[in-house]
Amino acid sequence: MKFAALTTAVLGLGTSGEAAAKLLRREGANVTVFDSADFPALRERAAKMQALGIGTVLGPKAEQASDRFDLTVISPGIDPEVPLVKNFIRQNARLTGELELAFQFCSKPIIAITGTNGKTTTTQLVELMLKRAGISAIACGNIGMPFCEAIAQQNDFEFFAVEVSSFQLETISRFRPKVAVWLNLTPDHLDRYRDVWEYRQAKLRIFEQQRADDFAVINARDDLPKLLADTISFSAYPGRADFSASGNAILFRGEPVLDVTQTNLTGVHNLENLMAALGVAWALGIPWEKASIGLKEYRLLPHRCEVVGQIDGVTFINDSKATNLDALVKALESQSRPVVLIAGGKDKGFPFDTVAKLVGARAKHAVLIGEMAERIRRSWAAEIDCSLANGLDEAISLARRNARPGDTVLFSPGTSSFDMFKNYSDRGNQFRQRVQELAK
Ligand code: UMA
Repeated sequence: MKFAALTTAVLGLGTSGEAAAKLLRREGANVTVFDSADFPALRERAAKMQALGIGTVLGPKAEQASDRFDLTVISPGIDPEVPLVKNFIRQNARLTGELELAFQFCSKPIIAITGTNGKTTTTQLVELMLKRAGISAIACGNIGMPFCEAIAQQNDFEFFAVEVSSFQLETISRFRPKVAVWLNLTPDHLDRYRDVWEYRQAKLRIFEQQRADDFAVINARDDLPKLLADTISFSAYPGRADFSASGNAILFRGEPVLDVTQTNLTGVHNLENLMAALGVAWALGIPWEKASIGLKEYRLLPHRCEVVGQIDGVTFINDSKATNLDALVKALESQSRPVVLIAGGKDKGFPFDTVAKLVGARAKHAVLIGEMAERIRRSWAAEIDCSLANGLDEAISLARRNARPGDTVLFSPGTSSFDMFKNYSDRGNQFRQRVQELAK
């Protein structure tokens, strides 16, 4: 597609909207970015875009735009049901996602990684594994650096390792990864999707354009439709899979390929993330010894079961990245000491009842915060003692009151942070900072 003569609209002036607008502008398109919000920091960002020759429309006016555009690019976090988008759809705009736009410029093979949990860890594992095996790669996508931004550097890399979310996959048309990785699927984002089926359908689109000479690396426990790509499976649980676990070893079709004790990762979920990365190595023909160099070196990012301090013999763990229940379950299951759990946050449309029994069995007390606190208390009351906290300081103080030396305070919210914090990393940073101040 030639962009030079096109009149284009970009919806959303977040990181992906900014990257998409810059890419289109570089290609010579006329670009206008529309954002329903209007606050000082956004105006500053808009001014920088204007300096590049990109038009911007902020606030309520953005939702009343009446111009016609040849191409409308939507940011992943914008729900197609909001007024901004509906107004464009009314004018027959066909929506292209930021991921799809980047793909139209992409000349290097893509390893795309999706799943409810473990996406970022696996994307980074793959990036480091490739680099240490002597193959240049860049991690981008939902991980933080928009794919449209990474495209500008494609001449420096042999592969893109792209973390893809269901939101990004909703608006693809030709996006075709050489290797597609499906980590897992558990309920999430039910504030955007009607049900888990709809969420799954969006995620399944990762395989939509793959052909027989592509590869799919899939979790054997998820019942996926028949795929066209050459498929290999993994599972850390008993059952048939190409990659399986035996003690501390990861096996490929029965042969040991990695000793997990030589990595910095623990927990069943990370075992599966390692298997998925090894699946990518298999697809690309990288020998196991070469693949394991990066996998052994890799260290987890903050906010993923990160030990942030000790106070009076109690260990504090920041697992703020747990923005859904499956992540909370995995964090609880990987604890070996008595746990006081701090959970709660924004209402994302799923009930906490499903984990009540496990929480009762694995934790001795739960401190609940945020918009969902009272609802969670009602869901869990029969299984565990709960207390409600007004803010993070009170949550930490209530958790300390209920913990004994040798216990762990696990901050694993099980839902997103936007009711009280900017995002999960802001939430985790605030937790870490408060614990470290108290530990002085
Ligand atoms: N906006 C409107 N009108 C609306 C709603 C929003 O104009 O009705 C505007 C907002 O005012 C804001 C912009 O849209 O200025 C935000 O767009 P966005 O939500 O797509 O945010 P970006 O900053 O572009 O970040 C997105 C991803 N965000 C989401 O999917 C929610 C980032 O993933 C991703 O890192 C980034 O693109 C680069 O690719 C974050 C995320 O939370 C980490 N992802 C979800 C997850 O991992 O669970 C899917």
